[in-house]
Amino acid sequence: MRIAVCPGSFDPVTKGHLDIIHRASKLFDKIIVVVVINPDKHPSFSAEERMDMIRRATTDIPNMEVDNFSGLLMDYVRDKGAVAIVKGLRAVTDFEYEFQMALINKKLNPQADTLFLTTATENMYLSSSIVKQIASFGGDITDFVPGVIVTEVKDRLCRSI
Ligand code: COD
Repeated sequence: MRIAVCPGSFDPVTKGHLDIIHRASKLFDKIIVVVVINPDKHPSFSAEERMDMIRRATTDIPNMEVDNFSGLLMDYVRDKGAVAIVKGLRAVTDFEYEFQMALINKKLNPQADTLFLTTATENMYLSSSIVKQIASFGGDITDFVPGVIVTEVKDRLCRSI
């Protein structure tokens, strides 16, 4: 079975993330969407909340699991027997950092490759932080996050940042 890991902060999951997750699920037998916990970051949603939002937004994808992890991503990838990490690329600005990470990760675990999927044009500008900014000012986020989490994100973030 060919397994891929789709890592991210997903704070919260956006339609940009979902597009990458859907496309990755068609390329591999199984994908594991991993909420990576970074102890230096202060997320707006707990790991459990982020996992729950991802699960509710992906009920149509049969071959995926949702998990969380703190540590070196490549240790996780090795433990799960995954052959790839799938990431989304939005613009040239993503490239430098992602390229560096891909090279380091390959060094840490030569058995797995990083696969980049280019963003859909309608999601080029989309990020979790943009969503949080819009929601914090009471703006409409329905175009940017899955319908099942719109109210939860608005309620949490309205005037919180
Ligand atoms: N369109 C397409 N793709 C998108 C979009 C969009 N609109 N928005 C986000 N994405 C992609 C991102 O490019 C990324 O691939 C993924 O979706 C997740 O995005 P985010 O923003 O939720 O998550 P990030 O970028 O904060 O996550 C970074 C990781 C957690 C993956 C990274 O820090 C990591 O691997 N950490 C583990 C520590 C480690 O092993 N480090 C490497 C050795 S130094």
